[in-house]
Amino acid sequence: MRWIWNGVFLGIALTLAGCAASLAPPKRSGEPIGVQFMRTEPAFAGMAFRVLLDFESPGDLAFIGEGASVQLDPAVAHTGGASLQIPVGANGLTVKLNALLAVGDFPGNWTLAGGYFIARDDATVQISYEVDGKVILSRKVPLMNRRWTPVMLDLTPLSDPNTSTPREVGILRFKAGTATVWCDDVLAVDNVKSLIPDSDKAGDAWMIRRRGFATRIEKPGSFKLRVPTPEVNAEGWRVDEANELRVRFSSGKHNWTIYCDGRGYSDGRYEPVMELAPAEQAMLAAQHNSPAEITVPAELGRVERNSPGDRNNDGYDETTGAYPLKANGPRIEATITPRTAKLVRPVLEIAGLPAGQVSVNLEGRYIDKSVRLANGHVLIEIPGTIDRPVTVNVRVR
Ligand SMILES: [Ca+2]
Ligand SMILES: [Ca+2]
Repeated sequence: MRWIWNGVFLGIALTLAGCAASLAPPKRSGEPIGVQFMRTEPAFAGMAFRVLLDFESPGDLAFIGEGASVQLDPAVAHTGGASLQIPVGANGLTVKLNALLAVGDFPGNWTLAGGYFIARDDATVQISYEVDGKVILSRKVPLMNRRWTPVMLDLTPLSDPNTSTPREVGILRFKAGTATVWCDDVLAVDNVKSLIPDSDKAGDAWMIRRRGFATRIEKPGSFKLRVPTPEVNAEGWRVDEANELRVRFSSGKHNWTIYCDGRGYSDGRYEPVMELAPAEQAMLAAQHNSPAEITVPAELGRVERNSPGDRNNDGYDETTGAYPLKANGPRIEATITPRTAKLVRPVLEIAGLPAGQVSVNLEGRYIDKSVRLANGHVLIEIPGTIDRPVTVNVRVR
C-alpha cells in the first residue's frame, strides 16, 4: 500500500501528456505504485516521495475521516486500478496524516503534500492542512480539464523557524464543492533541488534551489531572495536558466535576470538585488544606458543585433545585461570599447561555438568565468573593470 522511493528515475521517456488520458484506469501491470507513479509523472524524476494512499484496497479507507459517501472506484485511476470517488455534495475528503506519518516525519524533509484529482466537469479543489480544527495552510487549485491535476500544499512554512506551528501532525482536507471528483495517490514529496549544474560548482558560491513553491537564491553575506514559482499564482516565476553566473526568470511577458554579483535586470531595466558600492552602482547603471561597442572580425563571426531582448538592436541585450555574439566556428575574437568611463564586468553570450572545452583569454590573461548553457551558448564574464578597448579571444578545443 505504501511506497518509498528515493532515487533517480532514468529510463522511460514519457511526457506529461501521458497522464492526459480518459478517466479510465491505466493497464494493470503488476508494477509497484511508486514505479507506476514515476512513469505517469516524470516531473518527479530524482525527487524523494512517499505515496501515502493509493486507494487500491479498502484498508486505505481507515486513514480517511468523515467521508461516509466516498468510495473506491475501480473505473477511474491515476495509477494502479482504482481511486477514491468523492461525489458532489460530499463533505470533502480528510486524510489522517497523523495515522500515516510520525511526528518527526512531518513535515520532516517533506516540502509538498497533496494528491492527484480529476473531474468530468469544471472543478476547483481546496486543499488545507489543519491542526485541531485550525487551518494552518490552504490553497485552491483549479483542475485541468479531464486531466489528473496535482493538488499540493507547500509545507515549507511549517519548518520555518520564524513561525510557530503546532508540533503535532494534523490532517489534510480536500474540498471540491460543486463537482464529483476522484482522488488518487495522496503523497508527500521532497522537491528540494539545486538548480545549478554540478559542473558549475567551481564558481562563486551562491545557491539556487527549488524548495516547495519557491526558488531560493542565497549568496552568503550578500543577498537572499525567495522567488515564488508559477504554482503559487499567475505572477509566479519560471526558472529559464540557472548557473554560477546568473539566473533568468520569466513570468508571462515579464523577465528578470540576476547575476551572482548582485546586479539585476527587470524587464530590461537595471535593478540590482543588493546594495552595491555607490561608485560601482553608478558605473553599472551608466553602462546599461550606454553599452560598450563590440566588434568581431567578419571571418570569425558577428555581433548579434537581433536577440529578442535587444530593444534597439545595438548588440546589447537589455533584458539579460549581456552582449550576444555569434561565432562562425571554434574561435571568435571580440574587441570591447567602453562608451562609459569604466566598464564593470561585461558579459558576452556567444552562440555558434561547437561543443568542447572553452578557453578565454583577455590580452594574454586566462579568464575562468565561463559557463556553457543548455542551449549551447557560452556565457563569459570579463572580470574587473575596463577603461580602454580590449580584445577577448575565445577558443573551443
Ligand atoms: Ca490508485
Ligand atoms: Ca540594446
